[in-house]
Amino acid sequence: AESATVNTSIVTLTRFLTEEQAKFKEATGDFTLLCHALQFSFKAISYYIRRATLVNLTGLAGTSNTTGDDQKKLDVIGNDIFVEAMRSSGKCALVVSEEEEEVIFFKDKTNARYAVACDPIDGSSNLDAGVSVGTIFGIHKLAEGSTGTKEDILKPGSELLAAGFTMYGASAQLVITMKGGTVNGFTLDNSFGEFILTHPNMKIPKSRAIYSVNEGNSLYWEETTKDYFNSLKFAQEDGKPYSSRYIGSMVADAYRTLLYGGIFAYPADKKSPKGKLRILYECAPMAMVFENAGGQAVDSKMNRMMEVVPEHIHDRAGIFMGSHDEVEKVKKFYKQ
Ligand code: AHM
Ligand code: MG
Repeated sequence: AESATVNTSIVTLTRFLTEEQAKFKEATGDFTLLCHALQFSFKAISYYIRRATLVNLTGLAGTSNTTGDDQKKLDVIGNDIFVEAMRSSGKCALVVSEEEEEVIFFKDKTNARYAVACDPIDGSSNLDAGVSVGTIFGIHKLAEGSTGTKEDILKPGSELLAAGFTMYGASAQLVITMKGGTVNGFTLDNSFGEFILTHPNMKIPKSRAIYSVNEGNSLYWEETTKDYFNSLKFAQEDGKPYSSRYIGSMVADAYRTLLYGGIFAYPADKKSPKGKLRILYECAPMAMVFENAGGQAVDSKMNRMMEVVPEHIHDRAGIFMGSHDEVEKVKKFYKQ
């Protein structure tokens, strides 16, 4: 009978969070409410990205953000949607966004216990070409007794309560993980308007001969970086060289790396001595996802990315992340 093929026990994000709440002492009802506001922002951003070309949302907004990037119209909209969702959740005390120079405090939300860092639309330089972009987020809990200060967010990834990212591709994907937990992947079902658990307990393959890096920067790379990537182009133990895959959108390169394995890197170099990607809302959340999926993430000095403490909210780091054995190889190479 046809009904036999219909899954009548679908695990939505809401159901998943309710079930997790029973397992994690951190996952209070407040955390679940915060996640509801998050998922609304993902749905809304995904919707506007898909409509962009039709409703004249492509192109530049005519402004630039703190890090000097030209802002796209959608960067501004994505940021406003995200910040508003966090404010209205009532559970968020402060937000750090790639698109905002300063921390945004919601001082009237006196019951708020969380601090959220986000890159509302990562990879936005690819937007007008219809390449996948996404939202990266990290959630910290306020220190005991704190009503929300900068120090509540200037923390290493190891203190993150939850983190993850979305990728607005052929479908909208959401990858989320909690402290000490597994990594779970959801797909937005547009007809239900719900994120459905489609990739439970994601584990990154232990190794894979794929590297993902902007090789156009090799002119600026340190010798070790050049030597490492060069070494991948020669016959490996199986007689074959590595494959190269670089989309230029961290969420998309990270999602592929998570599923297929390999190494993704944005090393520090002579042009960007501190690296390009930002610790709070790019490197640390991704590091948490990769570690919880069985992979690794390190900075350009081969320190565990999760232990890197940012001094300022927009601080950057070099990053190498991916399969356990691939990152092990990088570490060995750099320590020689
Ligand atoms: P953005 O946050 O301004 O979009 O910049 C971050 C993006 C990442 O998604 C991607 O990994 C990287 O920048 C690509 O940089 P490049 O164009 O230098 O290779
Ligand atoms: Mg970004």
